[in-house]
Amino acid sequence: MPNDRISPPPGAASDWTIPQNWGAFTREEHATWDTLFARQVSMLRGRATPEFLDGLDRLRLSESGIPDFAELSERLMRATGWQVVAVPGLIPDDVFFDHLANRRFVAGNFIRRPDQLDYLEEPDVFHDVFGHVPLLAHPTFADYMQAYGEGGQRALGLGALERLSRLYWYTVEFGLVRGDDGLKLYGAGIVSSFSESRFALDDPSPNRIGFDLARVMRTRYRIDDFQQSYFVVDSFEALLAATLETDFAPLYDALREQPDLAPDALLPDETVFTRGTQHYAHTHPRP
Ligand code: HBI
Ligand code: FE
Repeated sequence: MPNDRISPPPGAASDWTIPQNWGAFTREEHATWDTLFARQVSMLRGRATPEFLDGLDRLRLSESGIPDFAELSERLMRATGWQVVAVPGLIPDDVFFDHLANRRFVAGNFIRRPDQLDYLEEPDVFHDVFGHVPLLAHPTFADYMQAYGEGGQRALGLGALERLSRLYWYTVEFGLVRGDDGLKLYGAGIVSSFSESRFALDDPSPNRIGFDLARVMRTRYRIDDFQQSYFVVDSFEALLAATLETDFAPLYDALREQPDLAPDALLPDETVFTRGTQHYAHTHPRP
């Protein structure tokens, strides 16, 4: 994360927000949103958790073009008291956590180029809004995100940012949830990705493991390719309860005594939904 940049760029406020300047998006940029949206929605029916698909409908994200954050925030505010604010790109961790703790979700103010539909270096408006915002209309998930922001602020003070980042990674970005008829997707990094929304659910390569808070916080992750393990929560209620009932400071201390786990590790006594072949990782080694 860009901790070396301590002050916001020119034109940004002290909390790193910028005007969305919705009127400045070109027709081509709106068309890119529509292309990405159509491709994901048809992929996600039956794959994403119903709460995610409900959020898309309730927030009317299927309307054509890049959403206007003012209108989107109005609908989201009525649902759960959250807002969406624009930022130029990645922002410092402490600023990011402060926004979440105050129920403001930060979203990139740019969209990927038409020749880069599957390529992302920094989160753009499609990842941030399509991927993250639908579940913010769900009261329990909305509370989880606020709790995460508050936990992030405390983790910074305890020198435990990396541990907490793993929780975010394996839930908010790449989480799976048990549905009535099998596993479902909810992580924003999965549901906003055409290829990973198939891979995470259908491919025999990755492990799919029952969520355990301490276990997840010991597990390293890959930022450059599909995950080697996905963690499955029973429900958003169980996920929120696990974070609210855990006293993180002593847990961070206890975890310092234990070795980190590789992204493909499996432990003897954990719930394993799918033991992955890891064929994908083995044929796509790290650069
Ligand atoms: N900035 N824009 C943006 N989006 C993020 O998801 C983000 C960030 N800055 C820091 C950050 N995430 C991390 O602190 C978390 O992913 C842990
Ligand atoms: Fe994200």
